[in-house]
Amino acid sequence: MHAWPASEVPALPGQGRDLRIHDTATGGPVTLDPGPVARIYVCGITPYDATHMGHAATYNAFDLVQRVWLDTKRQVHYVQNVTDIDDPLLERAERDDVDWAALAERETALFREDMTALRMLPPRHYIGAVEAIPGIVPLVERLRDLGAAYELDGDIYFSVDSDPHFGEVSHLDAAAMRLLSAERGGDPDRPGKKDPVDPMLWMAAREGEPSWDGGSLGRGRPGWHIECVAIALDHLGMGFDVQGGGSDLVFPHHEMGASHAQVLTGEFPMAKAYVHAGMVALHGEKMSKSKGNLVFVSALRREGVDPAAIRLALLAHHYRADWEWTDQVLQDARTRLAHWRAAVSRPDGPSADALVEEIRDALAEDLDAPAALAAVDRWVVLQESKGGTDAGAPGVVSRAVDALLGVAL
Ligand code: 5CA
Ligand code: ZN
Repeated sequence: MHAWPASEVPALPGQGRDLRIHDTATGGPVTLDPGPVARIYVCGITPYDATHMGHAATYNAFDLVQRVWLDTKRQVHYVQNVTDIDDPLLERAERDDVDWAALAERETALFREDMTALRMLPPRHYIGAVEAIPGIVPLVERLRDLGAAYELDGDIYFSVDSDPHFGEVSHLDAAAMRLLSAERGGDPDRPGKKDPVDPMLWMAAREGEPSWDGGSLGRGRPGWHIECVAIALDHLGMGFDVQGGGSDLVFPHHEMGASHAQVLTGEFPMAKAYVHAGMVALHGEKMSKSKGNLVFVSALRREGVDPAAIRLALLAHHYRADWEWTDQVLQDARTRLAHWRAAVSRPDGPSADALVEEIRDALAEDLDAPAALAAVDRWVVLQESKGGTDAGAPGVVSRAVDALLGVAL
């Protein structure tokens, strides 16, 4: 699948810091030390509806990870998937009486436009579940050959007991796992499973549903977790730097994915850091396609809202916080954007050298975007109140805000 065009990332004087980031698996900060090419996998959308502010906030967090790495003069190998076949997509297509593939294509196209408008850096590999099927089938076959998978009425399940490290991403107890499994696409109550939370690797073809050739598995379609594992292993290999997504993916998705990969390769762990963004709510509840309490990026753009203001609204919240989208959040971001734009269009100002370092420090310390915004605010206020004589400073600020925060002033 093609991704979306990259906006330019201006080079800044000096050098950025190594990223210290909160790792869900260890429960604490880790300082990542990627090689010359940092490797990151971020879970992509299930394209049955438009990009909402929750999605945008999560992709914003991982865009910052990339920008910090680029500022350390590393290259970034970024991979993202599109879950373009799964139950929610088929359910929505049926509800709206549209073709599931056309729905997926339309919403993926809109996602690309939203990501472009928000200046999110594109993945190097943007891979759909459907196009990944030829790579998924041999992995499921291998898990079966290893004794880590079993069949139930034609469907193939992964046995969580086969991974000695199972549970080391989420650290949840069995009851919590069972509850979340039921909420998030699992089937803990299906009779005949070895463990209630065992996830499906391959679903045998169902009447009236799309299916693909699965070799010795028979016709069917892939499970959700093995999809991301196949794509990550194919394009990044084991031991990549960051596995990312929203906190609703900690369990079962990232726990199961880690287990699949560890059993398949005999290596541990799949990712050096499991990084999770907080949930964005609307009217007190997590914004979600299934609940329908959504603010869409594309709807705001249609209303004429500047994407730079949307991005500043996201950046005003720490990526790990759960927060609420309100009109005021957007209004504050628009006000801030107007101040910043006015400031960088003035012919001079106070020196911005220290500001660049402050933004770098803030982001390197667990992506503290609100602290970075506060540092820019201070420079703007100083310029407004006292002026300055450094003719290069407004340009430095503009380039730093673009390169490190993805906001074009
Ligand atoms: N296709 C799978 C991942 S492989 C999936 O979860 N798709 S999704 O469309 O439901 O979500 C895409 C990304 O947005 C995921 O990382 C998810 O954790 C994140 N996300 C979904 N809702 C919210 C929300 N309300 N706030 C923050 N992030 C969210
Ligand atoms: Zn995923």
